[in-house]
Amino acid sequence: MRLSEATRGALPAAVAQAGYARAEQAGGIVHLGIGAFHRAHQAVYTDDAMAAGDRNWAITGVSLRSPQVQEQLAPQDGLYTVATRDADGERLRVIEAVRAVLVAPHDPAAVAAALAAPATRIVTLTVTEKGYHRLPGGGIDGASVERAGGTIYHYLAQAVRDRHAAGAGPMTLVSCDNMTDNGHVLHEGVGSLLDGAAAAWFARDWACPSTMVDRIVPATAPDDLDRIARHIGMRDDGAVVTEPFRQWVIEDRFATDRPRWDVGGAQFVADVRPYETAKLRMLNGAHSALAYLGLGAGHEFVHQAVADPAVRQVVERLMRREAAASLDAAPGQDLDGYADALLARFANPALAHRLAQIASDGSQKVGPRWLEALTINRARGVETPATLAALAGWLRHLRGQAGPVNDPMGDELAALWRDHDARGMVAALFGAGGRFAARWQADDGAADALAAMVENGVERN
Ligand code: CS2
Repeated sequence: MRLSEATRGALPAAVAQAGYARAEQAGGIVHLGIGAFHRAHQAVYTDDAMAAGDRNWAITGVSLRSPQVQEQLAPQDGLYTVATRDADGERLRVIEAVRAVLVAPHDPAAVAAALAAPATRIVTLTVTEKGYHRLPGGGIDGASVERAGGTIYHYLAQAVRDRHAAGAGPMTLVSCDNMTDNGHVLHEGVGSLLDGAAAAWFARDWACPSTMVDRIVPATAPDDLDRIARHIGMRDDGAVVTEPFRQWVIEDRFATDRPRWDVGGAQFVADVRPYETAKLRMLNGAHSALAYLGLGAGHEFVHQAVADPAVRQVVERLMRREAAASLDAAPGQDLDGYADALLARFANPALAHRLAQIASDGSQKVGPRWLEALTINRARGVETPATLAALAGWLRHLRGQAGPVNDPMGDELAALWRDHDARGMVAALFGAGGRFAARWQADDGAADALAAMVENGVERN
């Protein structure tokens, strides 16, 4: 038996389900990139809103590449379980907010129609950092957008043109990816493909608020699906596993009405930057450090790496003394308390969060997670040995010292490693004119320290 509208009545009482009149809800949201993170985050907030009586925000999910999620959810009428796990056990809830999944390369016309539909007011996105086609130093890589075709920008620019031609209303485009000023990046990318009256309308009437999203959602493993099937008494191929914690801070700048996401705890604020930068540099910055240093030390999962005293020391210093020193905290924002809470979340033994998952796409991640903080801290006169140690861990990883490299710039970075020793590699990336120099340029002291750690192993600070 498999989870679906027809079978959900047989779910055990311990599985929470809101049970609102699902069939009566019109679609209001299109989500681009319906991976595990969306299903455990924005879809849950939307489900909370509709369970509380908000109406007509059902989600049409879009996969930009693979048919996998459609294969998981279509036979289940969009229903799936969110399993929330920590040391106290596992809680299960069925989410009802997703009503259809489209696979963009198979049915681009259906995606265009969903985006053009007058009832659609909001597009949310989780396409990972690389889905935004940014240059390593910042700014949109127009050549890469053109080469790739079928990017978020192509679909959204088409939506602007279609809605403009049809006189449908503007939309709010909500990026939920881990980038500084993610709304601004999205706005720039969509705008880059528009011209004429549609471009002017987009600039004037549409909104791209920035957001900070947070929930740790490891890729679902086959074991998870088997365990959940035992607990719910039926198969659920779309289930996702996550931690109890969730947070969503959204810039309150909408072109349209919006769901009552605050029912589920989302915050609408005037300025997300203090939350966004704290989360990127402390949580994600620590995560990437755990990934490269942890893999280098032979660990497989986040909870193992954070329990290794040598790794933990570097990561704690990176969070508490370096990332925190680079931030301009909002009034009442307690960065030390934030670091405590993050360490406790990383230690969650019930989440098998693979370091290799976090280690992927480093070229897209190190800028907002480490390099921006390095630049600010140099100006502030703050020493940054832990962030440099993390960066050395990444360079060692790129040299193939900690498992396979999975990165859109992987070939280019591997070629650089073939041509250079450690000092040369540091110069190629972070020297004057280097690939990442627009984000952070290493002075001689930093370049020496970095090259030495790459060669001799990361010193334990
Ligand atoms: C992680 C994030 O994979 C990664 O790079 O750092 O996915 C992290 O788990 C989330 O941002 C937590 O909110």
